[in-house]
Amino acid sequence: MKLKAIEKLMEKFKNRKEQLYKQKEEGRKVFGMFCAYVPIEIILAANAIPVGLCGGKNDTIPIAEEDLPRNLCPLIKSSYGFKKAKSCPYFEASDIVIGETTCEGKKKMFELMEKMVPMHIMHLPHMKDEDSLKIWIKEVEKLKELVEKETGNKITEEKLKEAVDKVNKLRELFYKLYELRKNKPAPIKGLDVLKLFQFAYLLDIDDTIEILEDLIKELEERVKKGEGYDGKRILITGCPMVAGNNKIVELIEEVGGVVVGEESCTGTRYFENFVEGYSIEDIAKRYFKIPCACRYKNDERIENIKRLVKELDVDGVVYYTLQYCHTFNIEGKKVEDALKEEGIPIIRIETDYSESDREQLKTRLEAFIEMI
Ligand code: BJ8
Repeated sequence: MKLKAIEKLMEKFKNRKEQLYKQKEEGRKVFGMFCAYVPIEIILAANAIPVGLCGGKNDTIPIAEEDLPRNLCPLIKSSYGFKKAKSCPYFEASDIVIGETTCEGKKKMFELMEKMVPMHIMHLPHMKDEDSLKIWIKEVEKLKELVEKETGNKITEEKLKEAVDKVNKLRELFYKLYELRKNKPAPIKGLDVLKLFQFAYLLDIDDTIEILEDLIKELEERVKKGEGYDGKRILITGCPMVAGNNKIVELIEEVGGVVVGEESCTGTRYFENFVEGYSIEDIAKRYFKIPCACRYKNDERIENIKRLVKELDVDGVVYYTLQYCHTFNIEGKKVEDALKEEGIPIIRIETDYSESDREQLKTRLEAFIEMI
């Protein structure tokens, strides 16, 4: 049961490197990004290209461990290794990389990375109060200045409006996709949706919009015909799964589960909440709401997980933490307690990018899925 839109996604991904370098040749600047907090509207409004960076593979970890501690999140090590080995086309195409003060590991890694590539670090305040929001608005203003300087293009009101509308359109399509996933059987596999989120960070936004539009039409057909995937309905929550890192979703779907939602930056944290207005402040406010575990008192995330469990009619939650990611790991206790209180089954998985624990994880996930 292949989806044509997913085949198109894979095709676009295959050609992305070539397309990106062509866009660069045409004079467009490329801004690499590490995080869902980077307001891509600002970059698009200057006719520049926002692109996610590699960091989902084990291969680049040994070279990173020459400089970084072994007991560090694999996402951080993998991305650093990609830059050091010059093996990520998106890194190599980037004129400048935008980092942010999210978790300790990334922040300190950026201090080493800035020797290899020009970087701009956005200060993301960890508190969620009004004073912190003011700081964040300033940071987004500073980004606008930087992008204008780097590209030589003025971000006019009109250009900003165009970019806001475009990214909101993308969000609207992801909301529609989530609506369709409420159906039983689930019209799409979690692994396909994961690839869609992973590649959405890498592809040209117009291509992602086109793929999503096609996909939604196809899924509407499937829903009409009652086609799809039965199985225990799973919500994944936790660390993002950067392209190349599909292990947990593959395992869940191998042992009889079907992933119907992701509370993740390769999931709802990528698209939830529209930018409501066309000012820098409106843009900053939307991004400030992203409930990443690096923020202090992040209770909105717990509420979101509970809401998604209900909306998507979830049978069980898989809490996914990358090894040594303290923020998501510690917040996992709060999430676990809150879900247990409501009688929602949850399993916590901590893993890295290696294959060594695949069998062990499979056994645990199989037992969880049988139990729920
Ligand atoms: S907004 S989740 S993309 S920071 S997994 S590197 S937190 S130690 S990736 Fe993230 Fe932005 Fe938050 Fe989303 Fe650190 Fe944890 Fe590693 Fe992480």
